[in-house]
Amino acid sequence: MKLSNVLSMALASITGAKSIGKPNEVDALAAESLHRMNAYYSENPLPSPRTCTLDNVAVRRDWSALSKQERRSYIKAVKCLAKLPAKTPAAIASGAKSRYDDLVVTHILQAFTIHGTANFLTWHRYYTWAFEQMLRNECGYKGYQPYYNWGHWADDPEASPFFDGSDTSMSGDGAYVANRSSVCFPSAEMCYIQLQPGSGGGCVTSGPFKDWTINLGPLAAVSLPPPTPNPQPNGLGYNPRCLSRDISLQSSAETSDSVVAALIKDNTTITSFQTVLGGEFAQGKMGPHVGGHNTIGGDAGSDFINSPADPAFFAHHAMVDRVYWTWQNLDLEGRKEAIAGGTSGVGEPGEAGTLEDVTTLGEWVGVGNVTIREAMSTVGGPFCYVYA
Ligand SMILES: [Cu+2]
Repeated sequence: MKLSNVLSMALASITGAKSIGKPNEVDALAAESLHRMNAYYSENPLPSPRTCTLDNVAVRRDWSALSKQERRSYIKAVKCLAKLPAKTPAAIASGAKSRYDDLVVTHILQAFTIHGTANFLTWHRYYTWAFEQMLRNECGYKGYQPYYNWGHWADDPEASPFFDGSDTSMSGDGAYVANRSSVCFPSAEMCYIQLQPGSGGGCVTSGPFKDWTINLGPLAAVSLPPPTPNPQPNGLGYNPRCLSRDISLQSSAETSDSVVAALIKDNTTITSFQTVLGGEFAQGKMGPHVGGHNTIGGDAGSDFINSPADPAFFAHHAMVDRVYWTWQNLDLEGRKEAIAGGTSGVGEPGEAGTLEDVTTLGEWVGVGNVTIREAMSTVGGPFCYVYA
């Protein structure tokens, strides 16, 4: 698709389409960033000019802007991945039962070196892309990865076509479980935020994923009631159970339009941008990334290690990527290869991350390795997409 068409679609989405709700500053920043990207690449070579040009670039769209037919085909492809056999050997993860689980295993195995690290944004960009590739190449999906546009629904996620529980949604809230206390976030030892119970807590009962099975984990769920422990301490054993959710307005408030617009506008270095996006827990701020996870809540949604087990993960992370993409494009010259942070997300930060560091999704997902440098641009390395 020509970039000029992409631009007009993006502009239409912020000025017209009533399915997306009222105009939103984050959408306006995304549209402005696309203008600047277009201007930049009219004067500079694209990173991968032989494979990705502004004429063949894919467009990732807001779930709310998809037709019901497009939503159905995405849902069908996600369910297809959960029916295909796993490639991960049982000796590595006996709980990996499907192709979908191959992705979950990779996230579990790398969890402590991909969060709070220099590679957080690019690793999750690559991971979400790999999922999109699997949908397209293994399950016949013809579209691209949609995103869940946080800010439009921050005061009522269940009003969104993404979480409304209809047969063209990603399923809604879990069944309501009464009499729950708040839980400490991020952990009992570091009780910086009291996370109040949301409006669910139990198994998802409506929509396409009401019979979805989570096979792996839990590992770091901060949800009540507590999920059944995994038979193996590493969380890779077989532990089939329902998809639970606990939609939380306390958490979705951290993804509001004003919070995310301020994140994009007020943070001019990659250090402050990724710190604010990732949350400043000791100051009582979950930040939009974790706020989005805890909006979903439940067994997987609240578990930073096992979170991809909830299929809402990828549209949430596409929004994380869209915000990162927006921030980069607003000043491509200064930000196209901006990197900061360490290589370990626990305790000491470890060595500083570099553009030459290798991003891998392990042996079984089935995509090659890329350097962080290659994953820095959505029109470079293996990628060829923009956001409308
Ligand atoms: Cu993650």
